Amino acid sequence: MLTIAIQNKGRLNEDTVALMKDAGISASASHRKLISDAKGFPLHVLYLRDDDIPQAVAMGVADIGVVGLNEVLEKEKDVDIRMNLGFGACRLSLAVPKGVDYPGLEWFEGKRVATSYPVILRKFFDGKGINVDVHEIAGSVEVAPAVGMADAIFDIVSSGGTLIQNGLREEDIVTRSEAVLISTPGLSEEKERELAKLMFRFESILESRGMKYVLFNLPKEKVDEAVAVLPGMKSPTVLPLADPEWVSLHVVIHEDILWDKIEQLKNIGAADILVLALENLIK
Ligand code: PRT
Ligand code: ZN
Repeated sequence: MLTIAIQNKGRLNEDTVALMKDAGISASASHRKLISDAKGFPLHVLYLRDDDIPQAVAMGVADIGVVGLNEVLEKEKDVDIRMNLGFGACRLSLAVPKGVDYPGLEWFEGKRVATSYPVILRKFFDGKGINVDVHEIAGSVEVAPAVGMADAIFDIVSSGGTLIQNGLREEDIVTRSEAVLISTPGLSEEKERELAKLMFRFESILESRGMKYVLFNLPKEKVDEAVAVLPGMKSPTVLPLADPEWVSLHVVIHEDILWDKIEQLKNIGAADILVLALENLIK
């Protein structure tokens, strides 16, 4: 049976538990537990701080784990990245006090930069041949320049609100991150088989997120025109109706382009358009 390590509380906990739930796996969200058994899939769930997940997976204490790519890059543990999970998106950026005249990365030469991600930061500046004084601090990195502890910071940014509140300006994105599924290198064949089943469920969920199931009626002679405006996918399902001049079409459309496509379909002559939530798309 596989053991999965997930964050015990914090930003990734809820989305991880929700992804598992959508995949038919119910795990307790409680961070008071250290380990529990999931229902709906043979899985032990280990609740850890995100910082400890790469090591737990590298050691085989957990076979797989869900953690931010930023932690995987920072901890440099021997784990395999198996898939991106589409949540927890953020960037790791360099930010400077807003009054600073910033000509480019060379500004950082000889500067002191506060961060909780010293490994990623050092690698970045080593690669650029720029000398910086990396100052590691555990939390509240964004206050370091204001209190005179650093000239600039390197930290996680998502909306950018925290930087603005602290009088900082984002200058360079060093890397982007999102939650990833990692595994212990060299899992047994049996565990790999189990993991393939789990990843198949996750992939189906991720593919169906944001998708809508759209049904509409159309004069039969307009089918080719409708197919031409629909997004690049296999031909839509075309079903006959009682009226031989009309057909019913069923397609899956991403919500980002849904209203665009609906307008185009209406112009062609589509009627009785029904948009339904799509729970799962299994290929
Ligand atoms: O207790 P534990 O160690 O498990 O948790 P933690 O405090 O280390 O991590 P947590 O729960 O804050 O974040 C877990 C993971 O979420 C991170 O490792 C990232 O992969 C991801 N993530 C996504 C973020 C953010 N977005 C984010 N915005 N992690 C942190 N932040 C911080 C950021 O540092 C800033 O200070 O949130 C603040 C607000 O950001 P803005 O830009 O939206 O204002
Ligand atoms: Zn952490």
